[in-house]
Amino acid sequence: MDTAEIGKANMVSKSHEAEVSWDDEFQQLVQSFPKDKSWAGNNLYFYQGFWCSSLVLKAVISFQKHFRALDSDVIVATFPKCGTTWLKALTFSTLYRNNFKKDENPLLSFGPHELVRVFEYDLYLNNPFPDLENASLYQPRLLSTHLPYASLPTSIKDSNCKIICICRNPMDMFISLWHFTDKLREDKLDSVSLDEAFDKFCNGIYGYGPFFDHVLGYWKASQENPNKILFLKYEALKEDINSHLKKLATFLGVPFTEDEEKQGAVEEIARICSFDNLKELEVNKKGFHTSGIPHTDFFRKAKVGDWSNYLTPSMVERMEKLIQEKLDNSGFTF
Ligand code: PAP
Repeated sequence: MDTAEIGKANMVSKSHEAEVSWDDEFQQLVQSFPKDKSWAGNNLYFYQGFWCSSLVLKAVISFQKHFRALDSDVIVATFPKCGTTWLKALTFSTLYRNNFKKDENPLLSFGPHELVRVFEYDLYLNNPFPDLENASLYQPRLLSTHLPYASLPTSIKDSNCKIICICRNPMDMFISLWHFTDKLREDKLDSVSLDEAFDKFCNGIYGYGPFFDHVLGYWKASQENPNKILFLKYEALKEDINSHLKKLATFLGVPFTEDEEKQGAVEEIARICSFDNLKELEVNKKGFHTSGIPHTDFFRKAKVGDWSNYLTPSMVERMEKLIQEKLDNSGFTF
């Protein structure tokens, strides 16, 4: 097994090890939660209205119990495979742009997931009281989560910290997740067909699902509190990254100055964070995510509409019906 394979195998086996390590009190607590299996093979528990992987369930509860947000915190909150890696790179580069010279952006040496650490998969994974002072390279703290809005720690909702989220067409999101989990599955688990995975997807049974509840939770919160929550769409960023970067900078309280704009600072951030650039960096070709997954697995095609290469007409019809049903009267569209 090479190191990449060991990383993937660890990720899957850790999920099972997590349950074995639970003490009696925690075992007792989770007994009341509905349980299912993700198509990647790990156990999921239905907790507070979403399916939570056994790998992070304990960490999620620690995060909810113990995290105290600061008004200055910035939190990237996403549904998996909706553009987390990109949004982390963009937010990091925009927020901290005065902390380093243009050609010394830490993204050149570290993966976006190393620079913007995730509460439940990383910081709280094995420690209910992680060192949050040093969790971010610069101040203010920039951290991330996949938790739905309703399950965020109260202090995040009650403080003046800022939240940035991104969503993506669910069909592209599903195909992205399918490929991602397919790579994990190769080493350890029985194969699950695209059909079976799609069925689970439509029923909301995968980590952090159901997708629509997650998206609508953040979208509604952003409508109620636009100064606190910035809601972005992957496809819109693809179409016009520069205007979204300006919007992001203004939202973060660090708008681009006229001089910066003249000197091309916006275009430079867009370039450095672009898929083509990040994917080719040595660090992203060789390094590993804290979960043991190779950075390369976070860079696939980055195309809008790639679902059309995989989904059958009947799958598309089912998904379109689901979208209509779930978003009906919400005011939200993809
Ligand atoms: P995560 O939530 O597990 O961290 P996330 O970054 O949201 O994953 O999803 C990866 C997707 O974003 C991949 O999409 P694809 O499977 O359709 O190709 C990946 O290619 C895409 N992606 C990664 N980096 C970028 C980027 N810089 N710009 C645009 N898309 C990107």
